[in-house]
Amino acid sequence: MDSQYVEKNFDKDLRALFKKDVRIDNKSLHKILDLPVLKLQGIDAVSSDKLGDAGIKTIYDLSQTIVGEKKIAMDSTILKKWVRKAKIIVNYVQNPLTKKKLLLAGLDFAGKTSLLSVLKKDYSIIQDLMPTKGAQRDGVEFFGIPIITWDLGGQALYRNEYLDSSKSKLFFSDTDVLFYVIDVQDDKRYGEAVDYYSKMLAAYKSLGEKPTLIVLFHKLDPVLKEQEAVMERIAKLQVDIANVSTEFDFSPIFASTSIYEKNSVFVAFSLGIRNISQTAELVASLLEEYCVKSNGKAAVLLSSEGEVFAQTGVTKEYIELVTQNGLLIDTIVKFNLSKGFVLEKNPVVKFSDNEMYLIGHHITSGMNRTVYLWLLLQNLIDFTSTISFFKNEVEPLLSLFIV
Ligand SMILES: Nc1nc2c(ncn2[C@@H]2O[C@H](COP(=O)(O)OP(=O)(O)OP(=O)(O)O)[C@@H](O)[C@H]2O)c(=O)[nH]1
Ligand SMILES: [Mg+2]
Repeated sequence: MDSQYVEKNFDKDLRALFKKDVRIDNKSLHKILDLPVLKLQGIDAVSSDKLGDAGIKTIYDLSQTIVGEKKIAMDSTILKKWVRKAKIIVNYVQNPLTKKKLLLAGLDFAGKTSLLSVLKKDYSIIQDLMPTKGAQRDGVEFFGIPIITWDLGGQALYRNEYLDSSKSKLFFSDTDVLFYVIDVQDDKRYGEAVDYYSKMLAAYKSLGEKPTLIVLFHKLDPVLKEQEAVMERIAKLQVDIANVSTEFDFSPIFASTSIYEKNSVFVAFSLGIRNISQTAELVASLLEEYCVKSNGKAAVLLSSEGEVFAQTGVTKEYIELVTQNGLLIDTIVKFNLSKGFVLEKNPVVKFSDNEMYLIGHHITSGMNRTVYLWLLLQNLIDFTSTISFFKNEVEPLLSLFIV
């Protein structure tokens, strides 16, 4: 694809992970992989010698280390932490930050352009949207990742064009993430929607491509969620979609959205972007480690832009609770911004009924947007005792992820 490389910057992105005396020219960023481990923040001479004895001399060596494989006279938790940092650095240096291609497809009137407008916060235009003519490309930034969105107008005329075997490459090749949008309110067209879906998967298969696939049950407006008949219909539709997917060797992620519930749109897009982001998995594993350490029920990392960087928790319900409330609090704050209200650094909400707290933590390091960690837990003391782990281990890595 016409991917443009985005410039990387050592001082902005990696600074926090290294000792102060390390100076790196952005053009020779790859050289940091050959730096001795001693240059990494937190590694002292004694530890560096111990690592050296085991043949681990450079940052790159460290990134390749499998903890427990070699005998190293060192606490394995600490070693794991360093290996993880080295891995993130290597990942960052070796993988070019390219623009990602996000494709939105589905029948006409499914709501694709409306979804994009929510994502771009162009609420004013939603009311007067016209059917999209052909493929409309646009740029958007999400998770600090530059993204080119391809909004494929869904009228039959255009669908036939995309699916035409001589042209499909033009539209579908190099897709990083595909959102297939289905209007759940229009059950008369479910069959047609499944048919187009299967033709698209066939086209991808013949191109030898396998993008991350998210199927959106869209226009599931809040009132509809309470209607059993509707939910049953959607469940059946999901089975049909799953069957077609298996046939073509795809395993989609399902999500439901409504433009009347903006957060559902952000949660769904975050799901897709997390799947194509190289460091997302590492951030998720860190958040999980932190949540377990704090005896948390669930934890989430949210930005004021509505991005859901990572979620973890003991049950799906707790994860939803922490995510929805975090996003809601953010909405309340935005609503009151003009009156001079700002959110404090560690806001706390107490749920008296089940003796739980929702506590936020404002993350500052090197990011150009406000990011909060939200943690749901029973004892606030657990938050206090683990926050330094979060500040030292998680925050510096986050600034790599959220450019
Ligand atoms: N009730 C409801 N209506 C929606 C929702 N999202 C979009 N719509 C409406 O659905 C209609 C079609 O939306 P579009 O975004 O233009 O649909 P599209 O998929 O881009 O259509 P094409 O460009 O023709 O492919 C508009 O009238 C929207 O207001 C939703 O979540 N709930
Ligand atoms: Mg459209």
